[in-house]
Amino acid sequence: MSHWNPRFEEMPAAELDRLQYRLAKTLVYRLYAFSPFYHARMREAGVHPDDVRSLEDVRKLPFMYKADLRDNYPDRLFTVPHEELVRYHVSSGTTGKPTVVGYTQKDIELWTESLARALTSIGLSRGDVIQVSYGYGLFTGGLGLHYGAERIGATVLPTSVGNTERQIELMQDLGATAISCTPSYLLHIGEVAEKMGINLGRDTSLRTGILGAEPWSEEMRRHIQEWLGIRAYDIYGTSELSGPMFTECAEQHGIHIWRDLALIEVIDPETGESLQPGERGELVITMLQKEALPICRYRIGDLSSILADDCACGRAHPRIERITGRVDDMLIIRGINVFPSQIEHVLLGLPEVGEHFQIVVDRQGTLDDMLVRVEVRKEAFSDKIADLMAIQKRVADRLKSVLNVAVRVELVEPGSLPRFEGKSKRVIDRRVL
Ligand code: DLL
Repeated sequence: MSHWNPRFEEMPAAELDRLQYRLAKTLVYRLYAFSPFYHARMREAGVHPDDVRSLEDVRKLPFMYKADLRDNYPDRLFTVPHEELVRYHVSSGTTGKPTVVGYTQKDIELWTESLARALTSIGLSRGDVIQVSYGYGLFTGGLGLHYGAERIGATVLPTSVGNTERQIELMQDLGATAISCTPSYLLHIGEVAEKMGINLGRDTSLRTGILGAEPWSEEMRRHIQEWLGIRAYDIYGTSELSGPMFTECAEQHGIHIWRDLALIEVIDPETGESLQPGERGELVITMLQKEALPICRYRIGDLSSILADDCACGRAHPRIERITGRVDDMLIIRGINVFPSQIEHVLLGLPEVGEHFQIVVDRQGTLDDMLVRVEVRKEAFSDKIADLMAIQKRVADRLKSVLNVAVRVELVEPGSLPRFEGKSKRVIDRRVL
């Protein structure tokens, strides 16, 4: 069975339109009545709930920004009494104040429902053993996947992050069939396993990776699938939406966004104008049924597009392409926009270098300087300087032709760059220090 909730997953598009409109309308009235923040925003924008007469009209509503969450720290945007909260999660907030998310029982329920559908859509069910190697605690990854996996009747192996050798032993001994973690942690797990003489594809029952919480490329998927002998699926979400929420289906072509739970838009990040399916821009999400911390036209900052074609799986729920980066992780190098994901794309296309890299940005006088440090693959490693220089030149040339800006390249030994258990940190920007 590939549908967890056939009623919603098989709902025809026209019926989903009506349902989504009804839910959006209810949300807007609720916000106007119960959220002083949204009430004030709507008044400022000169919109009243009565003005929302179609799904399109949702676009009349004002945006909500990450800064609004920070400015209202910790809980001033909550719209339920505190007795109704059953949990908090707190996002790390690398810049500025963290964001606190509160959950009612219904919020947890719908989050779990979303993941139950998602995990089922990639073929997981009772009988699977799902190793949850996301952090448990304030981060949403661990508990989110835990609840979703239990809901579909799978057996959860809640290893959380760290203690990698033990993760691998338990994976073998308890027959984990799926693992959920960041793609960079799975790379690390794969390497440690190799050092232990274990090939994950051959020597374990692992068949599925549910990977996300950070950007990763199609090339990385190919690499992981071939190297580890598993199928790797993208999982997306943010703490404000509840946590990890949406995944690709078995087609591995776009992340389905359940229309009864969320309304997705893509806008031009500069002008705020709505973009068409197929056009890439910033994601804007409205969570239609969230109670404790309502999210309406929230500018997440992630860049993606809505896929224009229908999914071969038959679900009429729209899909977004994989996230290529964030509005704020774009680096401007001598006036040229560079995304770390472009660099991963180039490096993984070159057989001599590995998937482990680091970007160091600095300013020499008034000029930006970008250094890409990348590990040479063991097979390509040589003690002849000329061989290494040839590789270095090839990498620098490829990067220049794709990025349109010259960058310096430093080749480093296999295994010498940092490895990550959670989200990777590949960019060091010394300009802002
Ligand atoms: O990372 C929630 C999550 C947990 C998602 C486990 C998937 C798996 P935050 O810590 O709030 O929440 O970070 C959210 O991470 O806005 C994106 O920039 C990035 N991100 C999350 N998933 C992906 C993905 C969790 N699949 C921020 N691809 C988001 C690219 C992702 N970026």
